[in-house]
Amino acid sequence: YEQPEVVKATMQGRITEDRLLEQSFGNGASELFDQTRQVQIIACGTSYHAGLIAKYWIEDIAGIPCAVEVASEFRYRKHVIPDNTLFITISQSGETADTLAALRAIKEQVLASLTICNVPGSSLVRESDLSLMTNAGPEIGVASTKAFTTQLVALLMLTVALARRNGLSEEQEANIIRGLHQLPSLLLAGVRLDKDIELLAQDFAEKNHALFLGRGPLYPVAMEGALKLKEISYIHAEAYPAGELKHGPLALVDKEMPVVTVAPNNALLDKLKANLQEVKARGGELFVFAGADKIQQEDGLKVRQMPDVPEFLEPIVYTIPLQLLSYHAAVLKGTDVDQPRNLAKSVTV
Ligand code: F1P
Repeated sequence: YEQPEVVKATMQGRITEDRLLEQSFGNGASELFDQTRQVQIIACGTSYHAGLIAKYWIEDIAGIPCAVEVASEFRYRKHVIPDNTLFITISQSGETADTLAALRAIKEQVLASLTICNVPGSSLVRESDLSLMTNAGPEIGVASTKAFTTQLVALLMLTVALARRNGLSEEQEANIIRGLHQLPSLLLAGVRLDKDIELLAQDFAEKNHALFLGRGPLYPVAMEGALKLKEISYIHAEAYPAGELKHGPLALVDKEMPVVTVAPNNALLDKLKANLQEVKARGGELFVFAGADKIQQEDGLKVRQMPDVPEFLEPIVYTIPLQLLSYHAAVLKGTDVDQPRNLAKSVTV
């Protein structure tokens, strides 16, 4: 619920009305961004999902190749690191052992390291060349929520910095920055769906499984939705790119398998209508978070309309209803939302 406020704190003093202030990333950032030809992102859990979304932005908007990998794999294998690679770690705590080990293993081979982190003075911040603090404030719960959306804001700012060097005009930059200024009110509109989503959650709390679908940068949002549901309600959930449904997971769909889709745009919605028929034919229920008036409610289809959002902000805004869905499912099931069993806030071993 704090997210409209904390994303403001992430942007505070780092953007003007229409420009990014590059010095926010630390001394020497501009020179290092000038030299960057490739980005490698490393993170774990929710922070990894933020990295997957950033890949779409960095490649689409900045036109720079970007690789993303979980730190728990990256740290244990050999790497071919292209010249002039900017190495980015993302972490709420700044103490995640796998992420720290990945940074230490690769530090000498990269142009520079940059961490997007929520805890000032943490190990990742101290050991990285550059940092951008997310300023989300302490998270009470184990499962990252506001850390995730503020990481995305920071990563979008980084995308602007890189894109400036690769053809982003001042007008395009101003457009992105103005969009970021609208973000708190767009997130608030998402939070206002709370009561509505609480009702939807009743259909989830009694199920044992769920599928989440998304396309493009909304696919990692679906992954994050599935992770949140697993973490706090212990309902088994998997995410797939929407187009993959027919390549296997459709076999799982029946009336016991709700399918959640984040589908703000028309291109996906057209495909989705075909998916819907497939899900309906198998007695499954489809839950769709879509843009205003993009798709109508019908039998077997529960639609929740989201505010219209600039495309580059969709992953941030569409995260909110999925977090709320998991939250309410967990409350209905009676699990401990803040302290899920078997999980630690900071995985330091
Ligand atoms: C990574 C992470 C979190 C998750 C849980 C365990 O932490 O996987 O995303 O919610 O707290 O750790 P961090 O590196 O972002 O602190």
